[in-house]
Amino acid sequence: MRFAVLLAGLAVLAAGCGGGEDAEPVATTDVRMAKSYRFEPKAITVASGDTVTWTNDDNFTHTVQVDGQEDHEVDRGDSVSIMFDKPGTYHYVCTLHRRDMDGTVTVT
Ligand SMILES: [Cu+2]
Repeated sequence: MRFAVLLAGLAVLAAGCGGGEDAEPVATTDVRMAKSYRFEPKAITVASGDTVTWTNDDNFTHTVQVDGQEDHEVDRGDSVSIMFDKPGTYHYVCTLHRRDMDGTVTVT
């Protein structure tokens, strides 16, 4: 019994370490900057004309910078909204934590 629980725990860990590259995008316009140093969900899909809102639930200041666009600083508890009106896949990062925090918005 204890062995089965351990295996289940390992499976969850492995899924968590898989990175976002092959994660199925989630249809939502809300992204959380979750504890700690994460965009959640990391990959989303929205419709053209939708506004995506990033909300900082973490204990640190983060930013949202869509590639080629301006950087938006988001303090703890604050949020930033960006409208996407052209179909495509948009990569973005937190410029303070580029290594740990990035994601994509796919606009259909
Ligand atoms: Cu950050």
